[in-house]
Amino acid sequence: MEPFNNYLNFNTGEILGNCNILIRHLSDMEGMYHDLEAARKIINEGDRLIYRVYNIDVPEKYGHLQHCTSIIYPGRIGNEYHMTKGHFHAQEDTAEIYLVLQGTGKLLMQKKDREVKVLDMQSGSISYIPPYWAHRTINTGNTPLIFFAVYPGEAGHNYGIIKSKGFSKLIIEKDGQIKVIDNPNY
Ligand code: M6P
Ligand code: ZN
Repeated sequence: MEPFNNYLNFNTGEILGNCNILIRHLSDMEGMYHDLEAARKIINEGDRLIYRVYNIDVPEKYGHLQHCTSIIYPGRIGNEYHMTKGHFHAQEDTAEIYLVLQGTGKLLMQKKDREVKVLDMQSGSISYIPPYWAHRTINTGNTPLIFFAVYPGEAGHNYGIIKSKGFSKLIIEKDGQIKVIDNPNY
C-alpha cells in the first residue's frame, strides 16, 4: 500500500479526499434517547441530523490505524443533549484517542463491570479511551462538537450492548446547567 495525504478543514471538521461519510439522523438511533416521546415527535416532523463522521478509507486490519472526524450538531432531544450511538470495540482490547478541534462536550465511558467515567471535551483536549471501555460523545454546547479520532485497524464497532442497555448515565440539561444523572432505565 502507498502512503497518502488527506485534508482536514479545522473549522468544519470536513475531510477532503479518500473518505466515506456516515450520516446519522435521529431515526437511525431508535430508542437511544431517554425521552422516547420527544424523539418520536421530531422523527414524525421530518427527522433531524444529529452527527456526521468523515472516515478515511483504511483497511480494517491489524497494523493499520483507522482515523476519522466526527461532527455532532448542537441540540437536545427532550432534555438530553445530542450524542453519538456509542460502542464497545468488537476487538475489545483496543484503545482510541479523541482530539477536539471545536466545541465542547462530554466523553462518557463505561466498562462491562459498570464502572463509569465522564471526561470534559473542549478545543485541544486529547482523551485516551483505554481498551475495554465503551464510549459515547455528547455535545453539551451551542456549536458543533468536532473531534478527530484514531484507533487500531482491527478494532471494529460493537453497538449491540449499548443499543439494548444504554449507558448507566445520561447527560442532560436542567435549569440551564449540564448534569450527569443516573439512567432510570438502566
Ligand atoms: C468517533 C469514532 C468512530 C465512531 C464515531 C461515531 O469518531 O469512535 O469510530 O464511529 O465516533 O460514534 P458511533 O460509531 O458510536 O456512532
Ligand atoms: Zn471506538
